[in-house]
Amino acid sequence: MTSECLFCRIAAGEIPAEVVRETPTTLAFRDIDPKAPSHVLVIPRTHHPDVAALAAADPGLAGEVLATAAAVARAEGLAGPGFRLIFNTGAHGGQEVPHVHAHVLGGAPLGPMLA
Ligand code: IU
Repeated sequence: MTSECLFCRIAAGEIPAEVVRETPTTLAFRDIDPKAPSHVLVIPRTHHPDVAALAAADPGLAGEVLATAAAVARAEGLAGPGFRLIFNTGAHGGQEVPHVHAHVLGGAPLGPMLA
């Protein structure tokens, strides 16, 4: 937990969020500015700056983030039609919040990502 980290503060319950799934090690909540009909962020409760740092420090926890993302997709009804899972990483990756988070996006055809 770092007191300046927005997502650490959400994980600690200090800042409200619309939580859709919780596990002992992960938290899933709706993105405040959704980019698709269903847009959920999945974070580990502990602070890791990005997915590369998380995978290096704790690959088991990285797997738990993926498992929670898959469970969210099922619960949101996205597993059948499909969904997009994104980890923006670092400045060139467009990452704005430096606490690793998976974006689960779906609910409509999203089109080719790199068109
Ligand atoms: P990014 O991958 O770091 O660019 O994504 C950050 C996301 O966090 C972005 O989609 C924001 O809309 C979202 N977000 C949020 O859900 N709640 C907040 O208080 C803030 C950002 I600041």
